[in-house]
Formats: sequence, structure tokens, C-alpha cells
Amino acid sequence: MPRKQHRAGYYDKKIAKRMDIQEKLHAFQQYIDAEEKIEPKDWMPEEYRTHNIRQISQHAHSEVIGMQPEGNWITRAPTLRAKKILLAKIQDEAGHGLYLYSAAETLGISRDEMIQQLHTGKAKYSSVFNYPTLNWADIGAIGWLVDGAAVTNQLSLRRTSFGPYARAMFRICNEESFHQRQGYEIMLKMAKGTKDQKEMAQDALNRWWWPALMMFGPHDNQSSRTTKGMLWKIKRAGNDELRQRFIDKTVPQSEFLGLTIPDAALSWNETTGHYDTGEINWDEFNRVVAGDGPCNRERMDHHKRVHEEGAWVRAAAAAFADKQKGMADAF
Ligand code: FAQ
Repeated sequence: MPRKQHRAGYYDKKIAKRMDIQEKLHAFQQYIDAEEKIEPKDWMPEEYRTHNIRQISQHAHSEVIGMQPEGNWITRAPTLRAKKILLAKIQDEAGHGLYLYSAAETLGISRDEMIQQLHTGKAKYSSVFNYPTLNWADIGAIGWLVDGAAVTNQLSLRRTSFGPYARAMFRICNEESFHQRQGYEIMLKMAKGTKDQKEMAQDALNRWWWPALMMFGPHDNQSSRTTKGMLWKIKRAGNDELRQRFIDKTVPQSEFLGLTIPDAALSWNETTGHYDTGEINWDEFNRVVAGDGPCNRERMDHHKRVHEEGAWVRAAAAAFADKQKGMADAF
């Protein structure tokens, strides 16, 4: 149904005033089922608001914490070209964090509160960023696999029901595709390079493959958020479906590189038309999500320290904004 007609029933303030909560919930669901976008000032169930704040802020934190493993290699990039590309990519990730924090702010939470939730462990960020980057091939593997997994998930989120989140996803996906390609280019160079370089590429693939698969979250039947997420179309595909989509497109890419996916159970299944795989180590996943991965403490300590060091920048920006407002009010 066209947006206007829908709004006539659901959003007309006079009609909405006469609706009880059940009628509002029903109208809200109908609106979502018609693939309409919910905007910040629209009425929404409290749980829809908090579900979005949780997911969008965790996504934002992931983008920002995700800068650390790659930032580690800016000063050691092998060529000027490689350094410029890596710098641009990491800056993109900062930008993604900013769009996402802004989208979450439209739901009535402040950026300070989100950062506090990150620092106190109330908010999560993607488990994958708690693994170390040991050599240059890791930068290739992150772009190829981590950005590859991220874009597979995020393409589906372009159709998420909360308007500001969906719109942010369009730009983010365009940039993530470039990130995936720059990572694949590094892998290609190394895999087709010297014997040592090929070994480094294989070693990086061995270490990043499983953490990349974990990015999609637990199996659907173990996922506490999927039912509501799908009902409200915040989430547009299940964790397992997206993970499978990523595996199916990435295995042929590894074959082209001449590298081996570190999964002895990996095989093509003629009947399903998909790759079968071994099981993820869910104990490891749970440990890393709970804060006990190889780099969890390092990542959080770094974020807290840099956040404190940047306090003067935030204070200066706030003072400048006040001054501008004072000048505008004077006219
Ligand atoms: N790590 O019921 P579900 C990137 C948590 S961006 C940590 O399945 P849901 C760009 C989950 O939060 C990567 N925690 O939850 C880049 C929930 O916990 P809670 C980030 C995880 O929300 C590249 C609990 O487990 N992308 O990489 C993980 O329906 C390179 C139960 O899980 C996004 O955030 C995990 N892997 O589905 C940057 C995309 N998996 O809150 C730099 C948006 C699950 O109940 C360099 N998010 N959990 O305590 C989503 O699509 C969803 O939130 C999922 C999880 C799919 C991540």
C-alpha cells in the first residue's frame, strides 16, 4: 500500500490518539509488512527501539574497533600505494562508525551513552576484531574475508525496516565492496608470488577463515534475537543463510588463488547446490564474545585510552558549537 494511505490509518495523529496499544502494534506490524520504513519520529514499540539501538550501536562499535587490527599495519605497508589504500580503507571504517552512531542517536540515545556501554561491556562488538594481525598477509585476509563477510550481511541490511539504518547501509556497502576487492588483490599478489609469500597467504587464510564465519553469529536455532529481528524486518535473512551465501562465493575465490580453506569437511553438495562444511568451534566463539579472546583486553584498553586523550577535542567542539549558537541567537 502506498505510504500515504498507510499513514492515514496509522500515523494520523488524531486517529492514533484514539488507538489502544494493541491497535497500534497491529498497525505498526502491517506497516512493516508492507515494506515501509519506520522513521525516527514515528510511533514504535519500545522493544523495536531498543532492539535497533542494540544492533546499530554494536555495528558502529565493530566498525570503530575494527580499525585497530589494520591500523597496526599502516606504518609497515610494503609500498606507498599499499599504504594509501590501507589508510583510505581505515578512514572509511571510521566514517561507517559515524553514520551508524548518528543513526542510533535518532532513536534517543546519546553517543556518550553508547561509548559508555562499550566501555562497561554492556555493548558488544564483532568477535572477529579480537584476533591479532601478525603480518601483511593478514591485511589481505581481513579485506577479503572480514569485509567479504561484512558486506554479505550488510547487503541484506539495506532492506532493514528502520529508515536511517537502511540508508546508511547503501553507502557502507559500496565502500565495503571496495574493501573486499583491495583485500583480494593483496591475497592474489601474495598467492601468486614467491613460495614464502604464498605460505604467508595460506597461513593468514588458516587463521581468519573460522573467525570470519563466526561473524554471522550463532546458528539460527541458537540465536536469541532472530525471531523478533525477522518479525520486525530489522534482520532480513538468518545467520545460517548469510553464512552459507558467504561460503558459497568465497570457496571458488580461494580456488582461484590456489589456497586451501582450512576445513577438512568442506565439500560441494550436488543435491543442495551448496558447500557442506565442518562445525564452527562455538566454545571459542562464546569465549571471545565473553571477553576472553586473544586481543579483547588490548582492544578495549586502547579504545578507552584514546577516548580519554580525545576529551579536549570534544570539549573544544562543544565550546565552538555553543559560540556559534550564541552568535546565531544574537541575530
Ligand atoms: N560477535 O541472536 P543473535 C565489519 C551476539 S562490521 C560478537 O544472532 P543478532 C566492517 C549478538 O549481538 C561487522 N557478538 O543476534 C569492518 C547477540 O548478543 P546480545 C559487524 C555476536 O543481532 C570490516 C547474541 O550474540 N557487523 O566487519 C556475534 O540477531 C573490516 C545472539 O546473537 C554488524 O554488526 C559476533 N560475531 O544477529 C570494519 C552487522 N554474533 O546483543 C573494520 C549488524 C552474534 O543479545 C574492518 N549486525 N553476537 O547480547 C547484525 O547483522 C546482527 O547483529 C548479527 C547478530 C548477525 C551480528
